[in-house]
Amino acid sequence: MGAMSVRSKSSEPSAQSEAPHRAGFACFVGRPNAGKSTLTNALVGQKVAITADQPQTTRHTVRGIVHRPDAQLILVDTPGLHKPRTLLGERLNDVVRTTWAEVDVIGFCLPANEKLGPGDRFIAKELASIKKTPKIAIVTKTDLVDGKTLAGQLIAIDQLGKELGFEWAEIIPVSAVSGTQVDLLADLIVPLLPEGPALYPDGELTDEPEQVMIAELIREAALEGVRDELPHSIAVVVEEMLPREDRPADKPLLDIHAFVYIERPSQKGIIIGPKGKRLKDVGIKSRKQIEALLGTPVFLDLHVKVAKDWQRDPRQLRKLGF
Ligand SMILES: Nc1nc2c(ncn2[C@@H]2O[C@H](COP(=O)(O)OP(=O)(O)OP(=O)(O)O)[C@@H](O)[C@H]2O)c(=O)[nH]1
Ligand SMILES: [Mg+2]
Repeated sequence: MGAMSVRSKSSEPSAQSEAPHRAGFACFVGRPNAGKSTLTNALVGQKVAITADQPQTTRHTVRGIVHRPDAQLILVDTPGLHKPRTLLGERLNDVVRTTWAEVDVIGFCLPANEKLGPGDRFIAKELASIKKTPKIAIVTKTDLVDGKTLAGQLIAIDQLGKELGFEWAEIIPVSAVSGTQVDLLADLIVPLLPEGPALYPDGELTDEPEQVMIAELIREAALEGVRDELPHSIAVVVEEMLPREDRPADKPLLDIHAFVYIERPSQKGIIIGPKGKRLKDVGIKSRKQIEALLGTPVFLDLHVKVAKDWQRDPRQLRKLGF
């Protein structure tokens, strides 16, 4: 499969501004569940990264591309940084730290509705050691708090920078859900990017391979409503994508075969649900999104498989793409 085919509907002509064109990378980091992926999608204007209300949803870096007349901003959404409890957790943290070295701007996401905690301090401390890269503190989910709480959070974040001996390039409150200040965030990041021509073709919104994007949409549907350890145990792999033979040209159908992996046989019942209802719902929900993504009707065949303790097993991790 080639790179993602998601394209923006129109691309504006270049403005006749004097400012030089800029292009570069900004990554979003933060604790799990801080709102990094939701913010990435809001800036790109389309879903390129899946989101869920459980922590540790994102498991690889996802690039979302923002096209503007004056700049191309490539956002790198990263997995939430956390205290690792499994080999998978360690791998995810490594991915995040590697990304820091490769970007022009770091956006540290802190939810407005949660007090700064040890997890945030830990990340901030690590960021402090990256001297050369400008760091923006982004207060996310501002729609969930009142003005007073938000003001307190802004002061606490400013203070945190001072304690650690650096200044934030900016501190900006945003809400990806209401759209508040999302464009302003892009306006603040762009001047921090290097001058240069666009790095991605006009209109390309992500470089996620289609097969990965499809697996992620299935995982997102599978994550809904499951709790405790189960969200972490789910992995999805698209095994095969084939156009159905003998279909008239104007009525194509794409057969997609995918495996939903879990870690223990005891988890199977929950994923499949009574009389297979849950798995069926996951199929229906994700199929709609896949069809919207590909613009073609899809037959989605989902199978549940046990990959014993895959989060801790180097061989299994490799098989699942980590
Ligand atoms: N009310 C509100 N909820 C938000 C906002 N942004 C994100 N959320 C919710 O917060 C939850 C986590 O969002 P994600 O974007 O998946 O968080 P993340 O930081 O990418 O999480 P990981 O990938 O696990 O590190 C989801 O339920 C989102 O709907 C926001 O601006 N307002
Ligand atoms: Mg995420």
